[in-house]
Amino acid sequence: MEALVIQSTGSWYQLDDGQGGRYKARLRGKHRQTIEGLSNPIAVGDRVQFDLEDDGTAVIDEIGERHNHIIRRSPRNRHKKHIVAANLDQAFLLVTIALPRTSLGFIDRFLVNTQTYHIPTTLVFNKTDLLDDDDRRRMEGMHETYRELGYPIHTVSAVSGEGIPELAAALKDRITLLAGHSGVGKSSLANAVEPGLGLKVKAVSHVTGKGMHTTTFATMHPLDMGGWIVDTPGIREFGIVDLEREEVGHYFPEFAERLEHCRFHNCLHLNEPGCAVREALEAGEIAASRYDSYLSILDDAGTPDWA
Ligand SMILES: Nc1nc2c(ncn2[C@@H]2O[C@H](COP(=O)(O)OP(=O)(O)OP(=O)(O)O)[C@@H](O)[C@H]2O)c(=O)[nH]1
Ligand SMILES: [Mg+2]
Ligand SMILES: [Zn+2]
Repeated sequence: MEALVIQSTGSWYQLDDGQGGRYKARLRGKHRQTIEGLSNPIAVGDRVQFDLEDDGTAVIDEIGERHNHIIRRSPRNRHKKHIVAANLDQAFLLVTIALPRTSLGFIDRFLVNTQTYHIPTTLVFNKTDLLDDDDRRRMEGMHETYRELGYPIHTVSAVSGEGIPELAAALKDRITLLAGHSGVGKSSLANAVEPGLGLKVKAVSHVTGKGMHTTTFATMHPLDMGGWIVDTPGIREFGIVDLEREEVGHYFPEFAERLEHCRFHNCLHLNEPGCAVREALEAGEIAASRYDSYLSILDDAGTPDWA
């Protein structure tokens, strides 16, 4: 039988067979070691084949081919990779200006990651009800940077309801990953779009300004209007894997379009003469924050696991 993995805890899985059947499943032993370097062989969004045992438990036999996935460095072991979700139509990165604050570096790392699998990504600025004039100016500056790069932007508030109908329209009939730091309001926005979900939410700490890691497992939820949202646990950092230094620039669209004008085809846009990216940076055509993010990712990329 075939099913969709709608929750993964690492040791067991929740399956949905598309006809109203839900099964708690485990993975047949042979698969546990087969995938080298992965902390989880199966993720939400995977299509699997399963058998029902005599005692009624489901056992996953085969994992269907993935047409894409979002992968990051395992938070527990930097030598391992963790699949956040598979087979997505799009990703929504939730950004908050405050409580908690989302850094530009974090946004750029996420965008590089989704860009490598051509997963269309939208930036969703949440908690707009909390913004003062300074915050709004900062947010508008960010909008300008990312809109110019072609990323769609939504401005929403799960509390006031601002932008929720537009957000819902963008979710209809698609499989969408909701990602972002803990406390940005991923579960709150899912509830705002689909009130029946009743997902658990928890206030951000007054002491640290950070979220409480309320959602613990990535879970797919069906939407009444059609489509699925994948609510995920908050992530602190987005460690990038499987990227060579020469490749990083390909996933910054404003660098990629200039690369052919660099004197050297393998230009890393550092101190090479005749670098079109540096020229654009100096001319103010590339945002300094994007170049900083590039340098920081370059620092991480291509580092062998034993280093
Ligand atoms: N003022 C305001 N508060 C919000 C908004 N959206 C969410 N919150 C609050 O922010 C806190 C965190 O929301 P959650 O939905 O639990 O955040 P999350 O991103 O799911 O967090 P994790 O599950 O820990 O990753 C809760 O107290 C929410 O009520 C918003 O638009 N405005
Ligand atoms: Mg949550
Ligand atoms: Zn260059």
